[in-house]
Amino acid sequence: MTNRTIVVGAAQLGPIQKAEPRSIAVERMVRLMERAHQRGVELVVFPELALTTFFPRHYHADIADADHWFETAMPSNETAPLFAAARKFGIGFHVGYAEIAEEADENGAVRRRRFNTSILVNPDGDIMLKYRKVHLPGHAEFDPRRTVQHLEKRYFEVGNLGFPVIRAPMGGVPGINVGMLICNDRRWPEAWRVLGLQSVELVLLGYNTPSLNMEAGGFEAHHLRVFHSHLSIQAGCYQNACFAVATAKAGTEDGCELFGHSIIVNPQGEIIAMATSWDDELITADCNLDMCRLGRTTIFAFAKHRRPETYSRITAQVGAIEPAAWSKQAAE
Ligand code: CDT
Repeated sequence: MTNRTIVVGAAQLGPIQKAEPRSIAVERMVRLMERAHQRGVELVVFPELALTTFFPRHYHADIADADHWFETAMPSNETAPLFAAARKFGIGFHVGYAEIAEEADENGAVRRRRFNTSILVNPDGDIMLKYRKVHLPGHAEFDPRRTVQHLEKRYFEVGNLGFPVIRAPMGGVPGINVGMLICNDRRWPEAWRVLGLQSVELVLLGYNTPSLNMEAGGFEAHHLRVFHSHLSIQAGCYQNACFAVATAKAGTEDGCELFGHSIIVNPQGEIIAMATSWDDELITADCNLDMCRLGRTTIFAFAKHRRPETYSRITAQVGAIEPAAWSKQAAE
């Protein structure tokens, strides 16, 4: 192990049912932190929206009726045991949760705002980094064609913190460039590249991904759902020369399946640990951060090889447009 090696853990959670209080989830998480500590883990990564069932599948006509799924403070009485466990076991953690913030909007008006958020906490219990999910999948209104709703666009605003990266002391390593994504963000190469452009070395991300594609009329084989998740994370790591810890909330919640298959990936894009259950499960890996150097000094040496002057479409345009049709006359 070099002095730039950190032992990380993906603490996958099994299902949390609609009626289950946060205290049950937190107890399970503390048990996983204890196991992580016993296995020498220095940073443990919990899933997206880890404290409750994946509530965006439940429709509330009045959004305020969904407020009980959100945290107004972090830590709170209910989440304090996580911070206490971090201190007791000398372990950092990452957790995703639904956040309510009383915050000024773009017009300067202070109002109640809702975000799908994750934080990085050090073993002293300090919140070192906060991220709010940018790519919100699903829909904002009840969709009668769907058997299961996915109402992230109803309950959350688009994150307003960008894609921050911080150089954080963690474990025995004095400074690791850490960034975060949340679930659907992992499918967007733009998000990974914004992290890569800040020399990210370790990306932490949690997810809740239905094992069935619920879009009306769509069919996608189960194994492809997992393949696309892994493909996105492995490509993100390879193309940005970083590690990632990607942790699922898995299993059957209120009759709806979420797949597991949590993974830890190295800068070559290789899976170096993978969960095999759809339940509470800890997987761990030694991450030698010096492995990030090869990619970023050779094929992905951004300063040498990127051509941003040709990428303006990436930020100027949202949806795809059709190209001009080829014609013999125009080609001549
Ligand atoms: N939580 C989350 O972002 N899940 C999405 C499912 C998309 S299906 C509407 C994902 O990309 O995994």
